[in-house]
Amino acid sequence: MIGSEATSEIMTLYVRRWFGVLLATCQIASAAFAQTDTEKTAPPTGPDFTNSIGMKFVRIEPGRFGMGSSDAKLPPAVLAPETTERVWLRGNGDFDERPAHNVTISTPFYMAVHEVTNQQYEQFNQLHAQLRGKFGYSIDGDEAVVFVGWQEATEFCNWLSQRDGYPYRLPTEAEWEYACRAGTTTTFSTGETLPEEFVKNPSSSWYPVPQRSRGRAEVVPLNVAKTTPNAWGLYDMHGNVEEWCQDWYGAYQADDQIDPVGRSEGDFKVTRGGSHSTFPFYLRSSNRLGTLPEDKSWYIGFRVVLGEMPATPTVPKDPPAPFQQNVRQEIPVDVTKGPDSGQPYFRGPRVYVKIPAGSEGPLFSRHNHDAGITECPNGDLLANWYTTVTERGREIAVAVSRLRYGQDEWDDASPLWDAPDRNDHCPALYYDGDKTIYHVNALSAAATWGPLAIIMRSSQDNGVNWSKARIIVPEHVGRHQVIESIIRTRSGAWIIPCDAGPGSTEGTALQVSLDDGKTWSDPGGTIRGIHAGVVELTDGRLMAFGRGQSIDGRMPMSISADLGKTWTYRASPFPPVTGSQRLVLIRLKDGPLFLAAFANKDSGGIQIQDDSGTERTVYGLYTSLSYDDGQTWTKRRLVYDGGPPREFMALDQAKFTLTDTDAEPRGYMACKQARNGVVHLITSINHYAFNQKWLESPTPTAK
Ligand SMILES: [Ca+2]
Ligand SMILES: [Ca+2]
Ligand SMILES: [Ca+2]
Repeated sequence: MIGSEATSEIMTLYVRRWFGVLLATCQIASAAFAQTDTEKTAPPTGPDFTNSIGMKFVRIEPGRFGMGSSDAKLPPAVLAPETTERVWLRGNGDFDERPAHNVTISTPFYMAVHEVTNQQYEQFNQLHAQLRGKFGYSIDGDEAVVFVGWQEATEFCNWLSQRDGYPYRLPTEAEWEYACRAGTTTTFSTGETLPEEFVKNPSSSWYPVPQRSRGRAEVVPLNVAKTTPNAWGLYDMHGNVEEWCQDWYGAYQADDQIDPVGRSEGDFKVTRGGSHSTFPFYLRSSNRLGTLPEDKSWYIGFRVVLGEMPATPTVPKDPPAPFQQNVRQEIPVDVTKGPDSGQPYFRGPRVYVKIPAGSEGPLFSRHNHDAGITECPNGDLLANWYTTVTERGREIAVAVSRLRYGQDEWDDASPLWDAPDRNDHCPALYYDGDKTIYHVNALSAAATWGPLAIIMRSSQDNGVNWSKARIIVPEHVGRHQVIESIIRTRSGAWIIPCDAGPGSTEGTALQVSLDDGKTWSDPGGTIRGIHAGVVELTDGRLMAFGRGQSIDGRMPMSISADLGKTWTYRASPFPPVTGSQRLVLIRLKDGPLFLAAFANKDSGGIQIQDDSGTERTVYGLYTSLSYDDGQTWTKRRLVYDGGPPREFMALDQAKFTLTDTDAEPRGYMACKQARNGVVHLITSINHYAFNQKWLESPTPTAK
């Protein structure tokens, strides 16, 4: 595998170099052409013009318009998918379209009437023709070009500028919305509803996961100008493909603005207009979308404008969120000193997901799930998770909360990361034990957790500032659904376990980096069960436990001696976990392996021996230790503190009663052991902290 990958890397390098030479040659040739050409060609001044590669432009006159959306309720037709497609659409548009504000476009510019087509783009980059038809999309010359990143779109504009001697570029977000509205103030430039001709495959598309697409015609033609142009002569401003804009994405400001150009920096470049394979809600004139500039998919193309870039200064990046404020940077002297390791220590459950009821963006109170947790260098804990209304929706975002060192309660939740109108599934956190914490996340092409790429970013100041997100695994396909159980082996390999498919029976894949996170690859093998926890055994083999794909009615155990290339499977001694449950498996600092999972009533619970020596059956969240690398598991106990029966919340505000027989019944768990020995285990809402001595102590006797 390593060998064939090295070969493919060399091939890629070769193609890149060859392409670089080709590009340089083209640029020299076109620069020479442009020099002679500019002398002859005056800039256009008329109402329209056609450029040297046949792109048609119309002149957009200066004017003033209302940018963003008001608080008015959207028309029922736009919200109809809520009932027919079981999605959630905010009744008055997304939170980031407010405050609506007045914008003046002070200078005329020209805008291409069509999205850039394959035929046009390939005059700049012939090699892009190889991507025609990728996943079935965009085959014809007059279909919108897709699989282009922001940088490539910008380079196309620069190439065209050199060639023609005019200032071509991407539109600013304000120019785009102004041109889309074309003088209208309605939801669409066509009025309050969007005619059928603009809407292709309105769904929460799972493509390229055809088995989840339920027979829909997912691949649609992307030929430009098949719909009616708006009042200013622009085609496909609603739908077909999303269009890259110049701006870094950020929150709107309320004041009147002239020629705004967005934020000074960010992770996400704005895209506009929505696309095929989504709902008309996302095609509204005021709707904002965006993604990482290097992200490429079958949803995103671009459109060119001609005009000098406005000289307006950018707006500084958004101010720090609460979790970034007042963070102590010095490392506490006692950060490695925990509770007495000879005495059992337990604290919990305490709630770490604190979002006000009724929140509908950027944090959502409805569904908070799928957490990661880490200790920071300063001893704080950070937990992140996705916050949403529906799991498949485009509204999904990543939230974070902080438990400050020495404090007893978690801070209220803050927004952490949110690619606008993309499903940011599967957040995870990892601490290298020294100075750096990492945030790893999946990034959907649009809705659903089917087509996922993987991003990574890092912080060296306890989560206050973060590096720009980098796409480490770029293709939006399966086997990329990140699980929080990231490990680093003793030989330095990074391992990110990832669900192998969007369902419950595809198992768990790995992404492995052998070069300190620079490059990643899938060794090809599959762990039995999804949402797997993975540990390295003393002899260097990997061991994993997963959910589903039970063996003899027990939770499956997988072993790999070749870093995930192949796995062998056998039954574990534990009952299977099921829906709304994720187990955790880690190695504790003092050596034993630690498992936490759920014992369900329908699988008969699990046997423990309580402190009176009685064997009895318990249910819900339990723990177990292995001192022989997973050969045998002992010290099994219920995650229960010995107190009287009390009511707590579990996933999505479902109540449960904690007793000497029943612990928390479900949740997606994440777990890390801090430098002071305390193990921090979180479910979908609660945080439990305990030491190894507590894990080795029996469950209190039933009363
Ligand atoms: Ca479009
Ligand atoms: Ca939006
Ligand atoms: Ca998002």
